Amino acid sequence: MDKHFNKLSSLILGTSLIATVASAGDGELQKVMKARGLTENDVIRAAKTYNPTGGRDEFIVFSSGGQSGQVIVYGVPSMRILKYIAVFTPEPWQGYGFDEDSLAVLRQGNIRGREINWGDTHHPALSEKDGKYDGKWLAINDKANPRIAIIDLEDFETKQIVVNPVFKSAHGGAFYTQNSEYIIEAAQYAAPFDNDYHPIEEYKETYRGGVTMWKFDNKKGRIQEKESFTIEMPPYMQDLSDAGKGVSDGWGFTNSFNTEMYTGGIEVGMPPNEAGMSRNDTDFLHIYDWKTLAKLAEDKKNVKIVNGHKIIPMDVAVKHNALFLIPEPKSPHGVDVSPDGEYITVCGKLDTHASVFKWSKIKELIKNKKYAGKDPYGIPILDMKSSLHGQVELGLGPLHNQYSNVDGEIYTSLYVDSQIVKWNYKTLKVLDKENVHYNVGHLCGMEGKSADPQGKYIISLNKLAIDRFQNVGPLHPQNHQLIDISGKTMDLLVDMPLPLGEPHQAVAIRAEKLHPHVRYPMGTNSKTGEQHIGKTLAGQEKIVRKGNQVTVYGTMVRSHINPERITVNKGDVVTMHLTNLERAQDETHGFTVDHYNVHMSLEPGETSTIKFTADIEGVFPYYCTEFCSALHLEMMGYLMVKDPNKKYVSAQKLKMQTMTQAELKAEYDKTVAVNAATDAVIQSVVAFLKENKFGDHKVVAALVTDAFDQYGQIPAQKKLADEAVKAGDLEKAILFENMIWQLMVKTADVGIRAKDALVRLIATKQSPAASSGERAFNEGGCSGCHVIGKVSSGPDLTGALQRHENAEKWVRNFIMEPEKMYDDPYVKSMIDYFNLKMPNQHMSEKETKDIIEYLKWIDENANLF
Ligand code: CUK
Ligand code: CUA
Repeated sequence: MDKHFNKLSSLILGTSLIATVASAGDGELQKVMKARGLTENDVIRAAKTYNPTGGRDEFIVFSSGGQSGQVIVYGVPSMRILKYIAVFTPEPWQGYGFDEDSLAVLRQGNIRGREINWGDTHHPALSEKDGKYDGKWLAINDKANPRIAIIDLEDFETKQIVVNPVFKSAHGGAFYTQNSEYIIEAAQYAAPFDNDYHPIEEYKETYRGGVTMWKFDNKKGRIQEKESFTIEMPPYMQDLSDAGKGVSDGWGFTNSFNTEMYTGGIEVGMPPNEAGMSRNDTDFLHIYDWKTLAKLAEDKKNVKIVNGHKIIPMDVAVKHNALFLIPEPKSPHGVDVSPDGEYITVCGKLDTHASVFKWSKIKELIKNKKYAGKDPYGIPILDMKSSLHGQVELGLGPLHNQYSNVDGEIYTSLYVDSQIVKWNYKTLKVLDKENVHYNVGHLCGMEGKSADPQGKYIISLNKLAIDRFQNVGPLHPQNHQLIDISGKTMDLLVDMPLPLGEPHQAVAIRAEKLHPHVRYPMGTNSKTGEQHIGKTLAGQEKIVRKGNQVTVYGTMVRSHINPERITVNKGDVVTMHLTNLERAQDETHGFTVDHYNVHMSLEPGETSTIKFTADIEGVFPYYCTEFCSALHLEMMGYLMVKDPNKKYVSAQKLKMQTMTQAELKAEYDKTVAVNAATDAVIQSVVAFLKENKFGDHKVVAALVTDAFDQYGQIPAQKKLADEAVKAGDLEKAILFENMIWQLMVKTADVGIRAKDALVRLIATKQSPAASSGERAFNEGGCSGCHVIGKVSSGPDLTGALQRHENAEKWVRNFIMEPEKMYDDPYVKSMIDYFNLKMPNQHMSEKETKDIIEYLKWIDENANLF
């Protein structure tokens, strides 16, 4: 009923929206809708998710990249992908795994001496303060190779990978405690903690599950391995976890799906795991007091050391009242603590219900030691009924939960039914269901697992995409669907195919909470945040040889690499430290040496290193791999590898004098003159900027700094040019003068951008009509011939309204019907002068009026153009 009403009302609303838009666009919208077969609701949904160019999203989502071992970053509501963050897998664009510094991070993930070059990422987690996301760090787990990685949200780079020393797989992580004191990581498939062989027949005795509490330093953003510990647990196949918060802060919750302790054996005629592991009607929710356990772990006598790592045995945890079990329905999956910490919702994959446990009830049972029994390992079991707030029938295959900003409101994914259910965990009432395509796993609310959920949207992370997208072969993309939850009922807005592994969980944060920087302090090793040992400034470039070790200290700046020639002997070990000297935003340079499988991405200010043995002879171009400037292709050099045991016959020297001295002199003079003229333009821009106090405006001041960065390099080049002239080498002098021109062009480019920005800031405010006039002026083609403040292929329009009697009318007529005025003496003289006729651009009456308003605004600000 509700749904019906909602659809109807949005239809009516939609129609009126169309009516307004349509009248403005001459029925254009209706034409498009017809051509593309769109309904009114489609158009509303499009409007809710569309970002015009330059528009930004309200939320940023970090999605696990599943088997790609990466993290995917995208915006909501536009669902535009912004970045793939390399985590457990080499990623060439970012140079991750192809330069020495990122390789050092990737190799922290080696297990027992073996390189692991992929990961199965499941659960990203954002660091928290008082249970709210603080926008500082992102942690993510690797289920296949039990590891956790930490990503710095100041530059979206992976900074640390830690290997779990006792688990053999790990699924129930990463989850931050409410002040990021610890990151929870639960094992999945039980296995011996040590690295020895133990027969499966001794499963109950020697295989173990557990939860690792990784100590986290929220200031440094690093896991402190030495201060971390693992809570030993029975081999019940621990699954997802969540940290308590608010009233349940200090406690952890982890469920399990094989309390049967079944170990399979199809090959010897036993029923398969899937049958044996789902036999019991209930499994166990593990409840542990991590604050008490952390204190216990500080004392040697409470812990057992395995593989150099602290383990708190089950009996120690039990003795200190820090570990309990509660029966939970059949083969559960998600366990999610409510924003206030009082309710803990568990979903059983094989149960149609969600079970809501109440923390105050659990606490009471623990306090009064009211146990329903003990498990075979001696862990006290709390009675399920007495711990429950209640159960609600949701549908088939409930998996995961997210919260919204409405008190009691919870959203649950139904894997088998392919639905999202909205219900209330306090009143235990189902409120709405929305169909998704198909087989939803996790769902992602906006800050939906924090103490402060933001509501507005839910993303359904679907496993299947059959029939949703163009067929791209048997392996389909994943499908993330954005659902609007701001209304009474849910409304599915849009599908986004995700072509990178199977994302499990995603977390979303308000975009304004993130403050990534745009450049590094000069010479930074981005992986450590410290000054790089290879930091090199302009003028310090050098090649150092020591035996067969060749170390290059080089720089990159638009548009050259210094040095440009490197000659080594075959077999030499070459280390290249390169520093990107740029300060300008987004001026990344990439670097590779062909055939040597190395690549790095150097962001402004960054220093990084590649290292390789020059074991093949030949000539190897190296170059910048980012199209960074008009002279990007010239940003190259040669590595020459020669065999010291070979005799090379030198080719005959070709003597080619291509220009006479007089010709060279003429070219030199011309180059110097062009530079003087260019400099005059720069000086006029500088004068304008100074007169108008550019320093008062941060954005403009930053651009001016960038411009002077370039300009400041000119005197050094000038000196070299003049020295060449003195030495009689005009050829060389011309090249240095050309370099000066390159620097001037770059200066002017940024300088003019600064001027435009400043004009916008200090000009009088445009009326709405003037600003639509400007748009019409630009989009209607006027700006093709008229440049404000300059005579171009058409006259300058500054002052156009002063040039004629009854000028507004004159201009209006000329725009609307220029051909009628070609014989007017003034117009005729202009046609002769520019050798062009003002064309009819078919402006409407309104556009013409607006353009006149724009011209008035120009006149008001004539001094600025
Ligand atoms: S899991 Cu994949 S759908 Cu690893 Cu959180 Cu549930
Ligand atoms: Cu630097 Cu291309």
